[in-house]
Amino acid sequence: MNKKISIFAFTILFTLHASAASVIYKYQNLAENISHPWGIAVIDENNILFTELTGALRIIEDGVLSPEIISGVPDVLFAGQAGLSDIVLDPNFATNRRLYLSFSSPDKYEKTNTLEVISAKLDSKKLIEIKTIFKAAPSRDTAAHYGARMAFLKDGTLLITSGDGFNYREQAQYLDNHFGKIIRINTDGSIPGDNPFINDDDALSEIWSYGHRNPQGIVVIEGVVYENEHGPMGGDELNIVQPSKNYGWPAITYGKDYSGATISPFTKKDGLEQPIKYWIPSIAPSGMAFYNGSMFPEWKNSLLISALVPGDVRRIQIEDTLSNKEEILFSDLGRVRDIEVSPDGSLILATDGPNGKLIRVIRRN
Ligand SMILES: [Ca+2]
Repeated sequence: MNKKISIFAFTILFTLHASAASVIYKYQNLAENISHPWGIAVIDENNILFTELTGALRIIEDGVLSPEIISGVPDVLFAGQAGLSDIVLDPNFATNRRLYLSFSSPDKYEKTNTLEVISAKLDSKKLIEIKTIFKAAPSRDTAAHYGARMAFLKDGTLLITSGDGFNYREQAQYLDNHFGKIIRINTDGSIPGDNPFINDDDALSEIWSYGHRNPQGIVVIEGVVYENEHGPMGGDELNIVQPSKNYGWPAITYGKDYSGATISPFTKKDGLEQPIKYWIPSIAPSGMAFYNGSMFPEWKNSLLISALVPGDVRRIQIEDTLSNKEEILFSDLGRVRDIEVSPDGSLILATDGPNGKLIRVIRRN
């Protein structure tokens, strides 16, 4: 028995020693005391735009946080999970300076709100030529489950994740509304002629896929769309999303309701897509990036999923997405709200909350 204990102790010591020696990264704070950072867009190594859920669009300029807030952002509802959400740059941002913002938009004179996306041009420290290009319908009276992440397909069309609004989960299975959908539009707000439901009179033409809950990570890798979404209690998912397909919520789920009640007795059903991976207990996946940079060759060809509970980043090699293999990184930072990759191969992380940080992860040596 003593021998067993000493072998056990040796194993722990060896493991700790090995992991300390093998840490290949270190952190640099880019910004501190920022208010609920939510979405990050990297212009280049030293210039980074980010949103604060409270409503501000801010910029790190030449590596330093500008005290000046970028003007022109529309009024947003800041409540619960509502606020100024994601930001993505136009694929031709270097020449046209256009960007896209998603946010929770309050309805005038009503107690309702909805997910809205605008296009705008960044002119020094202000947004100009602002145009609404998507507004989810119908509105909601909750301040939860917006989705609100965006990514570009190769053809220049924009994917927008739209959450189930928490109280409207059954609507995710119906095509006459935008709850629990992934949306595909052109950047001028028009609808691509090859959208899957464009000839279906009973479906909204912006819909690209459905049966989602609260999708908050989306990334396109060589034409393949990876999406992660919050499950209820357990059952967070990683999906490969294809047009017209139904991802099952709430007809099938690996999670339970927060009360412990059963949402659906089914985890699988014919005609409904399975996640390629799911998490029990939940990790609350918040953002996702694809890593193929040169700074960390050992992480090449990986999905990096930021997570809120308990708070870390899950690295999943693309070839391991169908297995349970994942590496847990940065678990000393608390809730991680978003992740992006810089052109130099460093990572940019946003930590969640009223005293959030923007952190750059670089190689240690
Ligand atoms: Ca699902």
